[in-house]
Amino acid sequence: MSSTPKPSVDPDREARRLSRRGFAVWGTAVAAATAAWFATPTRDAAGRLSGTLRRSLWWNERLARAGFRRSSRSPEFPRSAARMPITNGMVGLMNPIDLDAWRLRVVGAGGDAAARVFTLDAIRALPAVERVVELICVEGWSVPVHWSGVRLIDLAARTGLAARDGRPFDPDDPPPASALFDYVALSTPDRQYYVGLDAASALHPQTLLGLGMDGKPLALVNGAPLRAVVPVKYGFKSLKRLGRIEFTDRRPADFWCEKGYDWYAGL
Ligand SMILES: Nc1nc2c(c(=O)[nH]1)N[C@H]1C(S)=C(S)[C@@H](COP(=O)(O)O)O[C@H]1N2
Ligand SMILES: [Mo]
Repeated sequence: MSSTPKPSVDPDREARRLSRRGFAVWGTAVAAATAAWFATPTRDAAGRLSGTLRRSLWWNERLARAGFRRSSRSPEFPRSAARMPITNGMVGLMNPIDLDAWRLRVVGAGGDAAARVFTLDAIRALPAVERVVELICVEGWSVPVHWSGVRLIDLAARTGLAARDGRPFDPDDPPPASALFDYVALSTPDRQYYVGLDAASALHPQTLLGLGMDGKPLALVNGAPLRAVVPVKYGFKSLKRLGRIEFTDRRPADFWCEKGYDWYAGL
């Protein structure tokens, strides 16, 4: 004859105790999440997006930045897969440009007073790279493009302009993020088009200063003489007709972000 073992605790009392504890834990978590939500900055695209959407974008960016690694790569394609993209976006390309007088101005440690100026030949003197990566436009098309150019990190490292102390560093073994400026601002010579990048994306090994497309020098409509190529971001960050680069700790303004797009725009 077996007797039912006596429970060591009274199940009803235990259930009540657990649900009280559950309520305390979940209640605290919900309150903390709510507080975090309403404390979330909504600085970007002020007035254009709802507070809810801006808060979601802020949290998306936090998660994406936490997961972003130098070693994460945008997919690369064989040369045979490359095509010419749809020419898209002419903001900042409407003023006449004298290609012989063109210079790239780079501002970093020391500010504007210590800005460095580069000719196209000085850019071409950096190690040449070619890549076939996708240009992905938020308007709903994407195409693998064959780019030639130089890595932005090679310019940033050799000049030291990306480092807070202004010291040059090894592009293949960069110092920790805390030694570098947080952001990079890019703009056209007339400053009509401008984009902001987080430093990790700007100094990512796939991010280029593009000199050519499809094996030929860039056409004016594609950003001659020099453009940004940022494969880890949507196409609107790949600024054409680069005139100025600034390494900064202030989050830069971004043309499309002011019209309501996500500032981070990571892929
Ligand atoms: N100066 C400038 N750069 C720009 C734009 C622009 O309007 N002005 N448009 C962007 C957008 S939205 C895309 S998708 C790509 C398109 O590059 P492509 O015209 O070479 O195909 O350029 C980006 N760079
Ligand atoms: Mo785009």
